Amino acid sequence: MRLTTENIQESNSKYVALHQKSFAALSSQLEHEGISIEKILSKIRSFQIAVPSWALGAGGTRFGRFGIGGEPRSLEEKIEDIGLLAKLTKSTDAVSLHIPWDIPSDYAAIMQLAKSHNIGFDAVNSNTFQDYGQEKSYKFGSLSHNDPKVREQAVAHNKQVIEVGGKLGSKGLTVWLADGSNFPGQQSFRRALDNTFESLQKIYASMPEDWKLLLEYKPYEPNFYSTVIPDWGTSHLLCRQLGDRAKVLVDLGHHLPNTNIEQIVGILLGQNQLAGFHFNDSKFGDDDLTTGSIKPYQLFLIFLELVAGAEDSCQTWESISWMIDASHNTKDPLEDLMQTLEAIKIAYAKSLLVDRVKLNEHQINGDVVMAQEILQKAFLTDVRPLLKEARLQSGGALEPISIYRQHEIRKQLIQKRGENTRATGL
Ligand code: LRH
Ligand code: MN
Repeated sequence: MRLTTENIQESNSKYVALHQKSFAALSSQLEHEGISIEKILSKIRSFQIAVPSWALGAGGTRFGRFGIGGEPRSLEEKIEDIGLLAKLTKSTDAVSLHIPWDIPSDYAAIMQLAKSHNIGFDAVNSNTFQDYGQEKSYKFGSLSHNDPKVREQAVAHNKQVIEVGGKLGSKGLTVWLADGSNFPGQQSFRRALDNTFESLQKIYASMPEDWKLLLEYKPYEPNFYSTVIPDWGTSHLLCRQLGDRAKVLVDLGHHLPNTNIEQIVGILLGQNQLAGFHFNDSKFGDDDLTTGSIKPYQLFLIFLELVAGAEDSCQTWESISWMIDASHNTKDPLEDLMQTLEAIKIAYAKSLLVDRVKLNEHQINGDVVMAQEILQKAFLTDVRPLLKEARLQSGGALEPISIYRQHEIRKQLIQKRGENTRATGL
């Protein structure tokens, strides 16, 4: 699947004139408002988001799955696909692995290949929500299970995941538990939570000193009556008791309808308890749709909390893990991920345009209208010329999806890998 830097430059030459016009117009408008273009461009250039290893093939639902063809057949091919995304978008520099779906067969070779694509390894994900040949089933839970043998097995699995990640240079373990119940009376809420805490303590104690535990919450699915860690509060409660290297992972799709997620982010930042994100979007449940495709204003408000939290020294930008978690049921996974990376950076760039000094004044003075005007002005600014300029300066493509289609990359992948290949993952 060949796409050279020359191909990208040749493609950019078609769009550069139009880009320079719109970039010049936006730059003079923003400089007129006293905003430093260079500062924003450097922040946009350096902002990198990790791609999930389980989202490079077509996802599915219980009602079916429609393959896309040319899906990666191995971790090596997944890293090649992420390498292509990095080359085009200059917005991703890491992969987040899911174990056992992506256990490397040759660590040195995988590290070498990843390095050649400027790809590192972000947090590794454990999996105690499926049976994949282990001795004890996770049908009725894992870290919370009533049977100490099952809990032990689940703890051992997490220790193995830390080992895998350690060999690859990862510094974080993401734990998401499907543990819960489908019916009233099926589970003791307090016993399940106590078992989970006891198990997490063993996992936390086995983490290297420079690692963090990212504890992901989810209100429902696959259990539909209760989930042991259903919300940010329960995750926060456990993290507080585990230690300061345990923090809360916010998957945008893991909230009940109309939950104010930006407020949760603000609260966690204020407590230095935000581990990171699983970016996606949703209309109803954990739909894992393209980030920013349903609720772009919410994503902007979340980044406003993040920028404010960083500027107010609640947490450093580097202490937060920026990761995508999506499932592609009807889109080409690579095109979906290019749209996702763009949407995340658009929300970030818009949030950097907010005059937080003026906003603070209006908040203090109770000027509700002007406070909203400040946000709307930034949100309604088309920042895409800034993203394009940042990509251009980093040697990326002005129009990533256009060049991907122009070079028929998916067709090339199908020719090389086959029509019916299926990537490991959901
Ligand atoms: C659970 C989840 C979790 C992953 C899985 C792939 O819904 O968000 O982060 O382990 O998706
Ligand atoms: Mn997730």
